[in-house]
Amino acid sequence: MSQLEALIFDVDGTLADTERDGHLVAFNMAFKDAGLDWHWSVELYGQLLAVTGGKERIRYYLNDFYPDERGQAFSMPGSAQKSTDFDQFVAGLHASKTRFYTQLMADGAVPLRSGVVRLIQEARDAGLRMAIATTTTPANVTALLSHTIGADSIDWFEVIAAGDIVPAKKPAADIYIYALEKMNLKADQCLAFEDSHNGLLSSNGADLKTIVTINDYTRDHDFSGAELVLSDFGEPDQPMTVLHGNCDEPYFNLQSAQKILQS
Ligand code: XBP
Ligand code: MG
Repeated sequence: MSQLEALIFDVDGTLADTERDGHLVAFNMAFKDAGLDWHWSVELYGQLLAVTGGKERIRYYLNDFYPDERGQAFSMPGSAQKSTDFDQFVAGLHASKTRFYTQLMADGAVPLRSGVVRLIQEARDAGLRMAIATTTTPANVTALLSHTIGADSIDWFEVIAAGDIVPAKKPAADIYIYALEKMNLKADQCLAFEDSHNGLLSSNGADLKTIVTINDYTRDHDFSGAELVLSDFGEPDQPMTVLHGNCDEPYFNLQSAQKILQS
Protein backbone atom coordinates (compact mmCIF):
# COMPACT_ATOMS: atom_id res chain seq x y z
CA MET A 1 0.00 0.00 0.00
CA SER A 2 1.43 3.38 -1.01
CA GLN A 3 2.20 6.12 1.47
CA LEU A 4 0.82 9.60 0.89
CA GLU A 5 3.66 11.65 -0.61
CA ALA A 6 2.02 14.70 -2.16
CA LEU A 7 -1.08 16.87 -2.40
CA ILE A 8 -1.93 18.42 -5.77
CA PHE A 9 -4.24 21.42 -5.68
CA ASP A 10 -6.43 23.04 -8.29
CA VAL A 11 -6.57 26.81 -7.74
CA ASP A 12 -9.71 28.48 -9.11
CA GLY A 13 -12.75 27.57 -7.04
CA THR A 14 -10.71 25.22 -4.82
CA LEU A 15 -8.20 27.42 -2.99
CA ALA A 16 -10.40 30.52 -3.38
CA ASP A 17 -13.62 31.71 -5.02
CA THR A 18 -11.60 33.39 -7.72
CA GLU A 19 -14.03 32.83 -10.58
CA ARG A 20 -16.86 35.14 -9.48
CA ASP A 21 -14.84 37.64 -7.46
CA GLY A 22 -11.64 37.68 -9.50
CA HIS A 23 -11.70 36.34 -13.06
CA LEU A 24 -15.21 37.55 -13.94
CA VAL A 25 -14.50 41.04 -12.60
CA ALA A 26 -11.17 41.17 -14.46
CA PHE A 27 -12.72 40.01 -17.75
CA ASN A 28 -15.33 42.78 -17.54
CA MET A 29 -12.67 45.38 -16.66
CA ALA A 30 -10.60 44.30 -19.68
CA PHE A 31 -13.63 44.46 -22.00
CA LYS A 32 -14.45 47.97 -20.81
CA ASP A 33 -10.85 49.09 -21.07
CA ALA A 34 -10.73 47.83 -24.67
CA GLY A 35 -13.85 49.86 -25.49
CA LEU A 36 -15.98 46.76 -25.99
CA ASP A 37 -19.61 46.84 -24.91
CA TRP A 38 -19.52 43.23 -23.65
CA HIS A 39 -20.49 42.55 -20.06
CA TRP A 40 -20.57 39.05 -18.57
CA SER A 41 -23.13 38.62 -15.79
CA VAL A 42 -22.54 36.25 -12.86
CA GLU A 43 -25.08 33.90 -14.44
CA LEU A 44 -23.67 34.00 -17.97
CA TYR A 45 -20.18 33.43 -16.57
CA GLY A 46 -21.48 30.24 -14.93
CA GLN A 47 -22.31 28.94 -18.41
CA LEU A 48 -19.02 30.14 -19.89
CA LEU A 49 -17.10 28.25 -17.20
CA ALA A 50 -17.86 25.06 -19.13
CA VAL A 51 -14.94 26.23 -21.30
CA THR A 52 -11.69 26.18 -19.32
CA GLY A 53 -8.98 28.76 -19.99
CA GLY A 54 -9.49 32.49 -20.36
CA LYS A 55 -8.43 32.81 -24.00
CA GLU A 56 -10.51 29.77 -24.92
CA ARG A 57 -13.48 31.28 -23.05
CA ILE A 58 -13.25 34.60 -24.92
CA ARG A 59 -13.05 32.76 -28.25
CA TYR A 60 -16.03 30.61 -27.37
CA TYR A 61 -18.07 33.66 -26.34
CA LEU A 62 -17.31 35.48 -29.58
CA ASN A 63 -18.12 32.47 -31.71
CA ASP A 64 -21.36 31.88 -29.87
CA PHE A 65 -22.61 35.43 -29.30
CA TYR A 66 -21.03 37.41 -32.14
CA PRO A 67 -20.56 34.80 -34.91
CA ASP A 68 -20.76 37.41 -37.67
CA GLU A 69 -18.02 39.62 -36.19
CA ARG A 70 -15.38 36.89 -36.11
CA GLY A 71 -13.77 38.02 -39.37
CA GLN A 72 -13.99 41.76 -38.69
CA ALA A 73 -11.36 44.20 -37.52
CA PHE A 74 -11.15 44.60 -33.74
CA SER A 75 -9.63 47.52 -31.89
CA MET A 76 -6.53 46.24 -30.18
CA PRO A 77 -6.68 46.61 -26.40
CA GLY A 78 -4.80 49.68 -25.25
CA SER A 79 -4.40 51.20 -28.72
CA ALA A 80 -6.45 52.83 -31.45
CA GLN A 81 -5.02 50.32 -33.93
CA LYS A 82 -7.40 47.81 -35.48
CA SER A 83 -6.50 44.27 -36.40
CA THR A 84 -8.12 41.37 -38.17
CA ASP A 85 -5.71 38.97 -36.48
CA PHE A 86 -8.22 37.29 -34.19
CA ASP A 87 -5.68 35.30 -32.15
CA GLN A 88 -3.64 38.45 -31.56
CA PHE A 89 -6.75 40.33 -30.48
CA VAL A 90 -7.75 37.58 -28.02
CA ALA A 91 -4.20 37.30 -26.67
CA GLY A 92 -4.04 41.09 -26.10
CA LEU A 93 -7.43 41.18 -24.41
CA HIS A 94 -6.47 38.25 -22.22
CA ALA A 95 -3.14 39.82 -21.23
CA SER A 96 -5.08 42.92 -20.17
CA LYS A 97 -7.45 40.70 -18.15
CA THR A 98 -4.45 39.11 -16.40
CA ARG A 99 -3.16 42.58 -15.44
CA PHE A 100 -6.54 43.51 -13.94
CA TYR A 101 -6.75 40.13 -12.17
CA THR A 102 -3.32 40.33 -10.57
CA GLN A 103 -4.10 43.89 -9.41
CA LEU A 104 -7.36 42.65 -7.84
CA MET A 105 -5.38 39.99 -5.97
CA ALA A 106 -2.88 42.64 -4.81
CA ASP A 107 -5.85 44.64 -3.51
CA GLY A 108 -6.94 41.58 -1.47
CA ALA A 109 -10.19 41.07 -3.41
CA VAL A 110 -10.37 37.31 -2.80
CA PRO A 111 -9.58 35.47 0.45
CA LEU A 112 -8.62 31.78 0.57
CA ARG A 113 -11.45 29.37 1.36
CA SER A 114 -12.09 27.87 4.79
CA GLY A 115 -9.41 25.38 5.85
CA VAL A 116 -7.04 25.98 2.94
CA VAL A 117 -4.20 27.65 4.87
CA ARG A 118 -4.55 25.15 7.73
CA LEU A 119 -4.35 22.14 5.40
CA ILE A 120 -1.39 23.55 3.44
CA GLN A 121 0.43 24.37 6.68
CA GLU A 122 -0.27 20.88 8.06
CA ALA A 123 1.14 19.34 4.89
CA ARG A 124 4.24 21.50 5.13
CA ASP A 125 4.79 20.63 8.78
CA ALA A 126 4.48 16.92 7.93
CA GLY A 127 7.01 17.21 5.09
CA LEU A 128 4.48 16.32 2.39
CA ARG A 129 5.22 17.53 -1.09
CA MET A 130 2.78 19.91 -2.80
CA ALA A 131 1.99 20.95 -6.36
CA ILE A 132 -0.49 23.10 -8.27
CA ALA A 133 -2.41 21.84 -11.31
CA THR A 134 -4.51 24.61 -12.82
CA THR A 135 -5.83 25.99 -16.06
CA THR A 136 -5.16 29.57 -15.12
CA THR A 137 -2.13 31.71 -16.03
CA PRO A 138 0.97 31.25 -13.78
CA ALA A 139 1.03 34.96 -12.82
CA ASN A 140 -2.47 34.58 -11.39
CA VAL A 141 -1.38 31.74 -9.09
CA THR A 142 1.57 33.74 -7.79
CA ALA A 143 -0.65 36.79 -7.24
CA LEU A 144 -3.27 34.83 -5.28
CA LEU A 145 -0.82 32.96 -3.05
CA SER A 146 1.57 35.84 -2.39
CA HIS A 147 -1.23 38.22 -1.43
CA THR A 148 -2.99 35.71 0.84
CA ILE A 149 -0.52 33.29 2.46
CA GLY A 150 2.63 35.36 1.92
CA ALA A 151 5.33 36.40 -0.52
CA ASP A 152 7.34 33.16 -0.45
CA SER A 153 4.39 30.72 -0.34
CA ILE A 154 4.63 29.97 -4.06
CA ASP A 155 7.92 28.20 -3.25
CA TRP A 156 6.08 25.78 -0.97
CA PHE A 157 4.76 24.14 -4.16
CA GLU A 158 7.49 22.26 -5.98
CA VAL A 159 5.62 22.22 -9.28
CA ILE A 160 3.33 24.94 -10.60
CA ALA A 161 1.60 23.24 -13.51
CA ALA A 162 -0.42 26.11 -14.99
CA GLY A 163 -1.95 27.66 -18.07
CA ASP A 164 -0.49 26.91 -21.50
CA ILE A 165 2.26 24.64 -20.13
CA VAL A 166 0.32 21.75 -21.67
CA PRO A 167 -1.60 22.21 -24.94
CA ALA A 168 -4.79 20.45 -23.80
CA LYS A 169 -6.40 22.11 -20.77
CA LYS A 170 -8.80 20.46 -18.29
CA PRO A 171 -10.91 18.29 -18.66
CA ALA A 172 -7.90 16.66 -20.36
CA ALA A 173 -5.65 14.88 -17.85
CA ASP A 174 -2.45 16.44 -19.26
CA ILE A 175 -1.89 19.02 -16.53
CA TYR A 176 -2.04 16.41 -13.73
CA ILE A 177 0.10 13.97 -15.72
CA TYR A 178 2.63 16.79 -16.20
CA ALA A 179 2.69 17.51 -12.43
CA LEU A 180 3.13 13.81 -11.57
CA GLU A 181 5.96 13.44 -14.09
CA LYS A 182 7.74 16.54 -12.79
CA MET A 183 7.53 15.22 -9.23
CA ASN A 184 8.46 11.72 -10.33
CA LEU A 185 5.51 10.32 -8.38
CA LYS A 186 2.81 7.81 -9.19
CA ALA A 187 -0.88 8.65 -8.93
CA ASP A 188 -1.39 6.27 -5.99
CA GLN A 189 1.10 8.31 -3.92
CA CYS A 190 -0.90 11.54 -4.29
CA LEU A 191 -4.30 13.11 -3.73
CA ALA A 192 -5.88 15.80 -5.91
CA PHE A 193 -8.18 18.61 -4.78
CA GLU A 194 -10.75 20.01 -7.19
CA ASP A 195 -14.00 21.99 -7.26
CA SER A 196 -15.53 21.28 -10.68
CA HIS A 197 -16.65 18.49 -13.01
CA ASN A 198 -14.01 19.43 -15.60
CA GLY A 199 -11.33 19.45 -12.92
CA LEU A 200 -12.43 16.06 -11.61
CA LEU A 201 -12.40 14.58 -15.12
CA SER A 202 -8.84 15.85 -15.43
CA SER A 203 -7.56 14.43 -12.11
CA ASN A 204 -9.45 11.16 -12.52
CA GLY A 205 -8.03 10.92 -16.05
CA ALA A 206 -4.58 10.87 -14.42
CA ASP A 207 -5.83 8.13 -12.03
CA LEU A 208 -5.71 10.42 -9.00
CA LYS A 209 -8.05 9.94 -6.08
CA THR A 210 -9.78 13.29 -5.71
CA ILE A 211 -11.44 15.30 -2.97
CA VAL A 212 -13.93 17.91 -4.17
CA THR A 213 -14.89 21.08 -2.33
CA ILE A 214 -17.93 22.61 -4.01
CA ASN A 215 -18.78 26.26 -4.55
CA ASP A 216 -21.81 28.19 -5.83
CA TYR A 217 -20.86 27.60 -9.47
CA THR A 218 -20.21 23.88 -9.09
CA ARG A 219 -22.58 22.53 -6.40
CA ASP A 220 -24.82 20.83 -9.01
CA HIS A 221 -21.96 19.28 -11.04
CA ASP A 222 -21.54 15.54 -11.46
CA PHE A 223 -18.91 14.43 -8.95
CA SER A 224 -19.43 10.68 -9.23
CA GLY A 225 -15.67 10.05 -9.65
CA ALA A 226 -14.76 11.79 -6.36
CA GLU A 227 -13.72 10.00 -3.15
CA LEU A 228 -15.21 12.75 -1.05
CA VAL A 229 -17.39 15.76 -1.80
CA LEU A 230 -17.22 18.47 0.88
CA SER A 231 -18.70 21.91 1.44
CA ASP A 232 -15.13 23.09 2.14
CA PHE A 233 -12.12 21.83 4.12
CA GLY A 234 -13.55 23.29 7.33
CA GLU A 235 -11.86 24.41 10.53
CA PRO A 236 -12.02 23.06 14.11
CA ASP A 237 -14.55 25.78 14.99
CA GLN A 238 -16.21 25.76 11.56
CA PRO A 239 -17.02 22.13 10.65
CA MET A 240 -17.41 21.11 7.04
CA THR A 241 -20.43 19.30 5.61
CA VAL A 242 -19.74 15.92 3.96
CA LEU A 243 -21.93 15.71 0.84
CA HIS A 244 -20.65 12.38 -0.47
CA GLY A 245 -18.29 9.72 0.92
CA ASN A 246 -17.05 9.07 4.44
CA CYS A 247 -15.01 11.33 6.63
CA ASP A 248 -15.20 11.10 10.44
CA GLU A 249 -13.23 14.23 11.25
CA PRO A 250 -15.13 17.54 11.51
CA TYR A 251 -12.60 19.16 9.17
CA PHE A 252 -10.42 17.73 6.41
CA ASN A 253 -6.89 17.06 7.68
CA LEU A 254 -3.92 14.83 6.88
CA GLN A 255 -5.45 11.94 8.81
CA SER A 256 -8.51 12.15 6.52
CA ALA A 257 -6.17 12.35 3.53
CA GLN A 258 -4.26 9.19 4.55
CA LYS A 259 -7.52 7.30 5.03
CA ILE A 260 -8.79 8.30 1.61
CA LEU A 261 -5.56 7.26 -0.11
CA GLN A 262 -5.62 3.88 1.58
CA SER A 263 -9.35 3.20 1.18
C1 XBP B 1 -9.96 27.59 -14.12
C2 XBP B 1 -10.28 28.29 -15.36
C3 XBP B 1 -9.48 29.43 -15.72
C4 XBP B 1 -9.85 30.76 -15.20
C5 XBP B 1 -9.25 31.84 -16.07
O1 XBP B 1 -10.26 26.21 -14.25
O2 XBP B 1 -11.12 27.87 -16.10
O3 XBP B 1 -9.64 29.53 -17.10
O4 XBP B 1 -11.26 30.89 -15.22
O5 XBP B 1 -7.87 31.81 -16.07
P1 XBP B 1 -9.65 25.17 -13.22
P2 XBP B 1 -7.03 32.45 -17.31
O6 XBP B 1 -9.97 25.65 -11.85
O7 XBP B 1 -10.38 23.88 -13.51
O8 XBP B 1 -8.18 25.06 -13.48
O9 XBP B 1 -7.82 33.62 -17.81
O10 XBP B 1 -5.72 32.86 -16.72
O11 XBP B 1 -6.90 31.40 -18.38
MG1 MG C 1 -11.25 24.85 -10.36
